[in-house]
Amino acid sequence: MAPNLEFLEKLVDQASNSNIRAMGRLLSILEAYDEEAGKLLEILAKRSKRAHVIGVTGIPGAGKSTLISRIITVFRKRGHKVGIIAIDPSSPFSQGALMGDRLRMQEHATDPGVFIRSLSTHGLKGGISLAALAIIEAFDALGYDKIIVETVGVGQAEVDIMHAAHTIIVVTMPGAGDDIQALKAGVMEIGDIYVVNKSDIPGATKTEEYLNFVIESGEIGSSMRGWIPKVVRTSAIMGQGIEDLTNVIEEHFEFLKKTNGIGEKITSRRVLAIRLLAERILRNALMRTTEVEKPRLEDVAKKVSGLLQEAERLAKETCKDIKISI
Ligand SMILES: Nc1nc2c(ncn2[C@@H]2O[C@H](COP(=O)(O)OP(=O)(O)OP(=O)(O)O)[C@@H](O)[C@H]2O)c(=O)[nH]1
Ligand SMILES: [Mg+2]
Repeated sequence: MAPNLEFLEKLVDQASNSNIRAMGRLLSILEAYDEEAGKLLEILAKRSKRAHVIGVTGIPGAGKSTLISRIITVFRKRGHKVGIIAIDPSSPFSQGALMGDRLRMQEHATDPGVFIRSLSTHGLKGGISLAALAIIEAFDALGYDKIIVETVGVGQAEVDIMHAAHTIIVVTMPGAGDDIQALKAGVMEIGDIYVVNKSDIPGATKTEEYLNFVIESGEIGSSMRGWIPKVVRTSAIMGQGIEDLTNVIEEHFEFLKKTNGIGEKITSRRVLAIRLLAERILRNALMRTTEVEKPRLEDVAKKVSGLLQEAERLAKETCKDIKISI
């Protein structure tokens, strides 16, 4: 059945007016990832307001969710609308962790200026990265000007999602030396801001010094456009260092604005969405086909994949803001 455009436009209008049910419906359509979702994404991309996307990742249990809850409070005081996406790795125990994330952000549950969406690979028809990118697009279009994405720092999907963020925060804690080493090859490398949370327990100075050392020696940290990665100490539980951290987040956003980094990130996140979407469509087509047709289709798939890479290259070169379309 062809998507009902009028219905979708109306749904977006309702969700824009903070209608929670419309918002929930809209996000469910996106996660189903069919033709209707593609159209909805196109409508949303056209309404983009260039929101600030902040990725929060790092060591499991370092206090990411608690910290995010504190950051939300500061953003709300400063007049922002905040959308949160909490992503869980594909572990069978995921529901528990997601409940934990929600619990830590519970104080914001009744605030109409805050919307929290948890995502688990469990039960998601599309890939987790695709769903996350789609929801970022939705929050952006609906006027959430600060969008925070929480992931655990392992796995390719998590790294993909982090690349869609303007500002990447890597959260560590005292005594996490080995964990930091383990993360070095992944998200640890791409941080704009490093946080030593739980600084109320001993060892924070040592961790801070270590982080500064590996940043200075160029082992970790994003230096895109000349940004010097910053280390901030916090205690999410005591509410310490939160204003400082939020100020550094804003400083990085201002830096990106000055250096033309906002549009570029939006472009790359949409290029990624197009690639993931195309891969998914191909995979579905392959699954539906008969054994006899398969080799021929696989050949087509390879060609399409080559073309997609070329399209990505061209998009990056020529477009500031490309539109998503199936
Ligand atoms: N001492 C201390 N404990 C903290 C601090 N921040 C969070 N915690 C505690 O650390 C535990 C984990 O906190 P979360 O916020 O769930 O950490 P997380 O990084 O989101 O955890 P996952 O999402 O499971 O990886 C909880 O028991 C928190 O109360 C802090 O600043 N100091
Ligand atoms: Mg968490």
